[in-house]
Amino acid sequence: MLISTTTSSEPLVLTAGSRTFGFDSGPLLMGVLNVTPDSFSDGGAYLTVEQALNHARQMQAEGVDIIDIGAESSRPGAQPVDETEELRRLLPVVEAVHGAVPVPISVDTTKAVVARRAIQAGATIVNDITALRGDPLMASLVAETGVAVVLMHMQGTPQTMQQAPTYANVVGDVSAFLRERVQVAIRRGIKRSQIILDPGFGFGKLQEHNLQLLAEFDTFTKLGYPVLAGVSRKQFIGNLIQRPVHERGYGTAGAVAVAVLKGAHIIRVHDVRTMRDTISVVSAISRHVRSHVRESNA
Ligand code: HH2
Repeated sequence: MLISTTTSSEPLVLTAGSRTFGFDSGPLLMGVLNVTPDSFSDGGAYLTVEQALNHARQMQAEGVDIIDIGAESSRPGAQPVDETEELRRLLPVVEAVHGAVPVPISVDTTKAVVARRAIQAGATIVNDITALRGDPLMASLVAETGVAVVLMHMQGTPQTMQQAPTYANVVGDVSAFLRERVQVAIRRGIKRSQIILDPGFGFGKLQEHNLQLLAEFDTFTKLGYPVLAGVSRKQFIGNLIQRPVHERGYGTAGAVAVAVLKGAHIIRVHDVRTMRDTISVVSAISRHVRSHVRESNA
């Protein structure tokens, strides 16, 4: 069945610093703001604070729920950025966005020092693509500050991940990894309500792996934590439609629709306006189906 009809008794709640998010009225929309010269999709577009701030304002006007700011590309083969350079790119933008745009900020970083400075500047979510494996100080930072954390699956590192990704069973393997990372996070003092999971589309995944993860996305949404889907403009969508990065909007909408039907809680995208509409329509249909199922089971 395409539409996930699982109904958990307790509605999911996410805590991020002093903020609490619920998902009753549909998934949250996370807009991407990369202040990098080399991101695969928006690299070089928002290099000045003014450009970045204008884009954040535009996303706010288009209905974004969270702005995810990143200063180090994680595209396949990307070169790592040192802490000084990452902070130089990131901090003025986090400060400016926090001061001018009343939307929660997520920081896409693997370094605890960078995350700490971003939290001091107003970020309330740490999007750690290493799922707390990259920096030994990240878990304690998240526990101590109470911010939310994204635990994402990645096989290998951005430099190596697309060389020969292999899985016994991609959905089972990713699911086992995420459950293990949740246990680590909890042992390190992070509360369940702070955790977001992410199967990591494109991070050490072949075409068939990405399609399988999306087809069985409800496996992840049944784990009991909010789940993020980051499919926006990615190569696996480009492969299906033979289009370059900036012409993958409709293709992305197709993948986003499936993720929403399968119960995704946070959708990470570059095109906020189009995806807001996509999510509104699909999540209204999904909620309608769920309430119909509940009525007929009553
Ligand atoms: N994808 C990218 C970056 N960060 N974080 C999470 N949690 N999930 C994702 O799927 C994800 C992510 C890659 O997209 P983008 O930020 O546009 O590109 P780049 O890494 O080249 O900056």
